[in-house]
Amino acid sequence: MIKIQNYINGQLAPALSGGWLDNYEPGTGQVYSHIPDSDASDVQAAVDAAEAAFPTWSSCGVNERYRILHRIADLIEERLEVFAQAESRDSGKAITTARSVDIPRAQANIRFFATAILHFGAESHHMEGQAVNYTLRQPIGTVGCISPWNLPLYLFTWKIAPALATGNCVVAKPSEMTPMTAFLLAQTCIEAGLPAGVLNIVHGLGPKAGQAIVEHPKTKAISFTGGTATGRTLARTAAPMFKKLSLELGGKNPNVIFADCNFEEAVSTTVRSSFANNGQICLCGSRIYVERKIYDKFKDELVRRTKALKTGNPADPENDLGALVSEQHRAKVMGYLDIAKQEGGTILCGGEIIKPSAELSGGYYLTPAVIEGLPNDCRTNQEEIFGPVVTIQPFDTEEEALALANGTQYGLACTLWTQDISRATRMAERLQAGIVWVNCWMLRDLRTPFGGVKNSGVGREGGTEALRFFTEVKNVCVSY
Ligand code: TXE
Repeated sequence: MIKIQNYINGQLAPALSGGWLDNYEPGTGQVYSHIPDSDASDVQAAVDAAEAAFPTWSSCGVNERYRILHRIADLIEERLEVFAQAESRDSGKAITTARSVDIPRAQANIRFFATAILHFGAESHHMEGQAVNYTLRQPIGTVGCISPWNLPLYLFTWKIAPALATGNCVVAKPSEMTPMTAFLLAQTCIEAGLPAGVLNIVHGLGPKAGQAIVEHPKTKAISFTGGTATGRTLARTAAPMFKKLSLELGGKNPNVIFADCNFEEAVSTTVRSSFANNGQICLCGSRIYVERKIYDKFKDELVRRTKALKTGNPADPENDLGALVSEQHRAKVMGYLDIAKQEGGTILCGGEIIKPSAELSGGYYLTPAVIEGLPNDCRTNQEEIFGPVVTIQPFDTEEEALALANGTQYGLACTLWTQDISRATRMAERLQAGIVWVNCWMLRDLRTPFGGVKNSGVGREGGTEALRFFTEVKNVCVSY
């Protein structure tokens, strides 16, 4: 039984309390490892280590940080298969997804910010004949990074990389549901020669270890990705302490498909944006709106291709989809299928529990579902399900499509399918979302701002947005 360790002050160690939590393998439903049941005392040790490491790390210069971060990325790249196997086993996601999405993007995150820091400049403002102002963007100190279970290493490094690149020291907590690749990252950081205390990884429960990170007086900024409800809890703790907060929360993203779309591209990409990672990506499009002229044709083709998706053993590269992350999460998703039926929806396909084989009979498998016949203001269309479940409905006008798309409390991403550039530009301007994709989905340039509006969060990650989040700004005015 693998015993995952915390990574504090450059050392791997169990929780100080000696407590352990079970870690389940979603593909089999069995406990396959244990994680430290860390608490405030482990977080205190991590903060102490970060505070001690900060003076040297923050002043070692961008070239040294560039070198070490690239070394870490090199080691991840060399061990891509090890990381991918671990990610797939730990989260239940298909190995093909872990190999092609999660791990390559995790090392790309590190490389991107290792390089971006070399070009991170600041402004100056000249008061002719009087003074010159220059802006300093300095590291904050010890920062907290808390990440979720859906894209474990991908989102963990998305926060840690800019925090480290800008010279901060980090106390990070991955989700207790998917701790394995963070443990591999810790080992990789030790081998890469990351100085002790620069990165500290504390495993454990959100309300216990996570809460301790957020409420610690020395963590001056918190970068969080997770549920909207948890985001509220964090904000309640951090706001009175005047901490910088980056909250990447839930989504209920619309796909708006006009009759003039490239039909093949729209339908094939919509299958992907609906069910990639079993719909467990905050950017997945879970509400599909199709112009009436092509509604039946699009619906039939979407259902046909959804039925053709193969759900099963995450380790089998023939499968498109693996298991959902936990028994509880599958029950939550299935609960929404019942709600959809109660609300008058028709399940056109999927939504069935399957048992791929005897040894996988305990796994959390659920076939992908398409539902039609629901009003926009029902729970199924308003609440984040975060599983392999989408709804589909027709619309007639651009105005109606806009109202439907904007008609929830979320505002993370929207995907538009039309060849009419004026319409795309017009709608993009009025969509309540932080990200609008036109004739594509999940096409990511790491320089772009990433995040949402309304209940999808506060602040932006990515590019200079992340570098600015993890630095404090100071204006120096020199008179002459
Ligand atoms: O998120 P949580 P979960 C949505 C999705 C999902 C729901 C809950 O709808 O069903 O959120 O998922 C830590 N103080 N998204 O359970 O609970 C927790 O340990 C400090 C969307 O993963 O928010 C974990 O490390 N930390 C999202 C992290 O917060 C706390 C992706 C996320 O856990 C804490 C994932 C506390 N009080 C889920 N409570 C997206 N936007 O991508 C929990 N945590």
